[in-house]
This record gives sequence, structure tokens and C-alpha cells, in this order.
Amino acid sequence: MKKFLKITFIVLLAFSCGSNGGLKKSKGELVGAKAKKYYPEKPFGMVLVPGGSFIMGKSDDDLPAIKDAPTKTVTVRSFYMDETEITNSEYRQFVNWVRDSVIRTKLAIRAEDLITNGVSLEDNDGILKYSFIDSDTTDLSVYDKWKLENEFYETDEDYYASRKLNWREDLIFDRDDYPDKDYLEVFESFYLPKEKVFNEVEKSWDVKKFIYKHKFSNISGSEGYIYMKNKYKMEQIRDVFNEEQGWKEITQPGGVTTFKNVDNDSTFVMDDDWFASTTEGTLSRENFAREVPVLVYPDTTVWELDFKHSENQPMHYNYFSHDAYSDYPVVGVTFHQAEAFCNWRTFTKNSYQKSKKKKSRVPNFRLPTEAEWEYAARGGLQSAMYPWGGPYTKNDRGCFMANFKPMRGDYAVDQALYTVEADAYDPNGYNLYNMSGNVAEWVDSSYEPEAYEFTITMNPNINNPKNNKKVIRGGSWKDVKYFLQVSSRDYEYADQARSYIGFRTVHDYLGADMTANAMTNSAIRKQNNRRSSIK
Ligand SMILES: [Ca+2]
Ligand SMILES: [Ca+2]
Repeated sequence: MKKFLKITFIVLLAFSCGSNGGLKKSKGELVGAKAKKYYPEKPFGMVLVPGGSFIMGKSDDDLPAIKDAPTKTVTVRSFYMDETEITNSEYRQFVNWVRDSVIRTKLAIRAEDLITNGVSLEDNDGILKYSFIDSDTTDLSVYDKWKLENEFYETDEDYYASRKLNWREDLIFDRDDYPDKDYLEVFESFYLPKEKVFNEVEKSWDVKKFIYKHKFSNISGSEGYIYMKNKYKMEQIRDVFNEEQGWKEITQPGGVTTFKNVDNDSTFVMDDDWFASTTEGTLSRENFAREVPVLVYPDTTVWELDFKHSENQPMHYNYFSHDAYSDYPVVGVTFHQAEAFCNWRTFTKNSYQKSKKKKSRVPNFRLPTEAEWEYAARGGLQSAMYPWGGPYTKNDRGCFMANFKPMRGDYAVDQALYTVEADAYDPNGYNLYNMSGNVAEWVDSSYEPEAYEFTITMNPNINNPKNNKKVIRGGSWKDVKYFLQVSSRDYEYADQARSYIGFRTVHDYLGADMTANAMTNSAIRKQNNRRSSIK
């Protein structure tokens, strides 16, 4: 009876609160929790690749007999993909953002020092204009004020990273216009000293100071938190928590795994805290999160390092920074830099979404998996050798269909010696440019020669964090045609930048999945013609 009373009491309590919690609106019906309306929005510069199944691998000649891509039918979900390789101009947007936020942070710290030493925030026509926004606490939200006073940070760096920068004030780059001496000192500390500048340009950024840190958590996958936890749990149940050892499972249906000791009636629960403590932290969530610091500037020396006995100095000095190459694909970026770029792109878009309070968070931008890349490159054609079909690399007018090295030693029979604009040549059936050739592209898969033998066939991806070899796809301006085939696999070490490797990103499509089979061409076209938020 006592128990019954208790339960009624709890239920009644819930109801009496419920009358304020939306009962009036729902009238007691199941109407679902309130949510913002989500419309999948095609990101600027991307196209929708409708999901479907395809035969992955080499149905065509595997002339060099590498045999790392036997055929296999796989299915991928719908996703958006960049129409072109990421260009220098797009990558500069990332680099400039990182550079500016690093400089702004240093300016704000110097301003804070001045304020601490008694300079009044009122005299804010110089460096003080770049103070942290919360230096003036009058307009802070309750939460921001509380955080400023109570939050604990392990390092100064973490503390400053938590402060809000004043992005409303433009940075002043022109040396003639520096507002005061403090600003000058901070700003100039980001340039290389004169004696270290090789180039004839007068100032050169000290690029090692511009680091982007992104948090990476390994939740799913073969070494991920979910898998490792489950594996450990199964081992424990097999070896320790069994009847022979005096344990009995008393997990309630739907509840957390719980055991009872038959001898002394003690119980324990296999919850996240138990996993963390019994494995001395090995299975603690933090251990599956890494913070990866990445130097963001591309390595421009690759133009000379990749081709030792060749004169490529103009490319070294100009390719990334000169306006002439804005629309050319970025190169000299490692796998880690490509990942950092994706992370920043997600962060930037979601910061915008957050500022417009009615907008939902968007899914992550990321590198395509190997299967997604190949599916997209095929452009809807079955068993073709190249994005345009094949088996030839020239069209019927005798023009080459992509930028590569058509003949031994002659890089330019296709009218291009190095890279070309990212939207050069004709796109494939999904409106994707240069999937073959121009620059090879990092994908989010580690290179395992036997990968196709053991992957599953739905959204397959092998990404073994311990394997430093990452797959690159599509071949490049320095490759022969074999590497341009949609099924050819190649690899490079994740931390190796090259003058012929770039990347493009993908973005998940959330909502009812459309497949190429079910979707009419006009529906795909309609999606792809939908205007992005900017034009
Ligand atoms: Ca070429
Ligand atoms: Ca390419």
C-alpha cells in the first residue's frame, strides 16, 4: 500500500507541473516536442548526389594488376558534394579567419593587460577597441557573467579561448595606419623578421603562429568508444560476472546492466562511470577525444620539393597567395589540414545558424568516404572507366577531357602544364568538375589493400586512426591516365603535403533519403537548382 501511495504521488506531481508545461497547448494529445522547421538547404557551391547502389571497384582493366579494388555492390546515402576541388580562394577564407582570430586574441590580451594596469576603457580609440567583448560587463547575459566569474580553466590559453572577440572592429593591416604603439607591437610580432624572408615581398607572415585546434572524438568505428566499451563489457560478463563467480544479472527490462552478488546481496551497475573507473580511465569518454592542433597555411615549398631538379620557384611564391590562382585548387595541404578545414566550415556555418535564432544546426562538413567519392565520380554511369564514360580520354573533337599527363614527359598536350581552374573541362552527370585529374583528392578512408574484402556494403568506410596511409582519389596533373580511372586507388601519408593533392568536402543530407533509382532527373535538377542562401 505504501508503495502504491508513493507512485500516485509522483504521477500527480508530474501532472500538476504539466499544466504549465504545455498541457494547454497540446490538450493532452501526443503532438511532439516543439522543434524548428528543418529544410535541407543546399550549401553554396555544392550539388546533391542522390544516394543509391553501384558496383564499386575495377570492372575495367586493372593493368598494373594492383588488385586492391575487386568489384563489390555497395549502397551510399544521399549527400551534398563540392562541385569543384576546394580552391585557393576558399582555403584562404579559412586561413584568414584563423590568422585574424589569433591576432585578435593577442590584441585583446594586450588590451586586458592595459586595463588591469589602470588604463580606462573609455580611452578606446587605439588597441582597446579590440578588447574582449566581456571586458565591459554591463551588457553581459546572466550566463556569460556567471561563466566569467566561476568557470575554471586549466591553462591561460583555454581561458582566453573562452572569451568573446570583438569582430566588429576591422583589423588594420596597413603599417601607415596602425592606431598606437601597443597595436603595432602585437601586430608586427606575427611577421617574420626581415632576415628570415627569402622572397622579395616586404612582409611575410610567420605562418607557424597560425594554428587551428579542433576537437575530434572517436565514437563509432572499430577503435571507437561505443565498440570498445561493448567489447570490454562482453569480456567482463564472460569472465567475471557469471554464475560461477557468484554473480547474477538482475537488469530490469530497458534498464542499465546490473548485477547482484549471490553471497552478500551487493549490487553494481555497469554505467559509464564504472567503465571509466574499472579501466583506470582507458574507457573514459575524454580519452576518445583528441584536440588536434593544425598549422593552417599550405606548405608552398611542395612545388620545389616534389620536383627536385625542376625550376618551379614562381609556383612556390605565388600559387597560394596570388590573385592569378584564386580559382585554382589548393595544394600543399595535408590530410589533417583538410580535416581542419571541414571542421572550421561546419563551425562557421553553425555560428551563423546560431546567430539567426530560428535556424537549425546543420550537419557536419567532412571529407567523403572512398565509396562516396567513387559513387559521385561515376556521375550515375554504370561500369564506366572515367567520369565522362570512356574508354578514351579525348572527346570526339580530339580534345582531352581532363588535366593529367597524357604522354611521357609531356604534361601539357592537354593544354595544361600544372593545375587548371577548378571548374575547367566538362562536369560529370552529377555536375561535379575534375573528379578525375587536376589535383588528386584526400578522402576519409585509410588505405588498406584488402579493404573491399571486409567492409560492409552500406555506407562502407574503413578509417583506422593507426594507419597513417590515407586514400587519395582521381589522379592529378602529374599522373598518367590509369590514376584518373574512377576505380583506381592510391595513397599518401596523412601528414605529407604535395603539389598535386587537394580535396573537396561533402555534407550529409538529412531527411527522407532519395535514391538515384527512385528520384527522377527533374527532382534532382530541382534540388540542385534550389538557390543557396547566398549567390
Ligand atoms: Ca596536364
Ligand atoms: Ca580532382
